[in-house]
Amino acid sequence: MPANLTAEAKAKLAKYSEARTIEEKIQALEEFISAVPKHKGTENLLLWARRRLAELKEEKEERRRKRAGGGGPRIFVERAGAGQVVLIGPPNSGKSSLLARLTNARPEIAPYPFTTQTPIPGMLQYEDIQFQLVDTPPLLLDQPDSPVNNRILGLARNANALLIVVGLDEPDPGYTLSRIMELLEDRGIVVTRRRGLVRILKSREINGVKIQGSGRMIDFTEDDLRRLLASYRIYNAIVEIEGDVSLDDVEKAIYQARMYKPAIIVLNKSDLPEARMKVSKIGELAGDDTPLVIASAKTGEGLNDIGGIIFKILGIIRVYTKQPNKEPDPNPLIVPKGTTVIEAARRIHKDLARNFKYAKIWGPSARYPGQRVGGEHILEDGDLIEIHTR
Ligand SMILES: Nc1nc2c(ncn2[C@@H]2O[C@H](COP(=O)(O)OP(=O)(O)O)[C@@H](O)[C@H]2O)c(=O)[nH]1
Ligand SMILES: [Mg+2]
Repeated sequence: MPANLTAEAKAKLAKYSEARTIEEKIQALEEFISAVPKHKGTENLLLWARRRLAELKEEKEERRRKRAGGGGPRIFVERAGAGQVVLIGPPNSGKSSLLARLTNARPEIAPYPFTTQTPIPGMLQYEDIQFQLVDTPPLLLDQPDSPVNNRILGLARNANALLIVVGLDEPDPGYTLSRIMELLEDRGIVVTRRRGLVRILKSREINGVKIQGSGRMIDFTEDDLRRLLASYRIYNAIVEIEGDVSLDDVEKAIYQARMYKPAIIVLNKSDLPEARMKVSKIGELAGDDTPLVIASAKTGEGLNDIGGIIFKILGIIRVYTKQPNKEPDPNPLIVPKGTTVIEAARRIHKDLARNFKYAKIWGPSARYPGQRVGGEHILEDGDLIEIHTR
């Protein structure tokens, strides 16, 4: 059902998206909320606006606290290592126990909820690199809009990946997992590419509404789409769709930026009786791109697999570098899959890319050791490159 916004509400929404400072955004959003007519068609929009407002106020408060010189819980954790992975999950699922088993950090662990109050980072060693795991306070599934949740979701948005932890001691861990996924989706974090992802690129240079991407429109036609966009006064745009997309997904995408965040599901406490039985029902909840690990922070089951899985879902590779006539640098460059030689050179130094002549290459992507390649050669995990310049 389209929101059919009034011209005034539409103008306020535009003001919000153009606002620069937090204060401006808060003010614009407050004005927007009071300008939106309340009916079935605007429910989603208002829900989003109120949540966004709460998040912004939280952020403002956080900044104020920081300026006042520490004190109070911090939201952001500076990234370290080859990727930041935030652990999220309900109370007592074993997040802190997992952090303690997997990393050098020593968080407090207790059989009662709310032991963990602030995000705690620790480093997980995977082969020759490290990932940063961040333990968080528990997600409150019964209070979706609580300040704690806002803080956790802020951390999640900022992370490279999520580790969703559910305890197999719960009566119905599958249900808990689906509620976590729902909470994330409601707040614009999508963990599986299979689900609908919509991007709307507005531009005056585009004539009309064009649909792109490999997605499937499950409950609407192109005409429905045009009508919906027109109700928001969007007449010229590219709509990119991925996965199974509903008209509701499109409407949400108009005001809420949605992001894909790779995730791993960890079903913890596999050592408990009946844990196995519960697992069998959960498998299908995880998409093809959301790996599921059956683990126990107590016995260590599954824990050795986690580093490798994080490496895989982050979509990164390790590229080793050496200077001519020198030994390789033992610390690899961490770059996205698909990175070319010239892109890797640019990461090391602008001049290396500017003066690039050719590279010599050893490892998985080399046809023979020391193969001479050009800048467009695509690197693979474990490659060693030696860059030659003019
Ligand atoms: N049996 C069993 N208990 C666990 C496991 N992991 C954590 N626990 C217990 O569950 C409780 C909550 O653990 P904690 O790590 O504090 O959970 P958090 O609230 O998610 O951080 C503690 O009593 C832990 O000892 C596990 O794999 N098996
Ligand atoms: Mg904890």
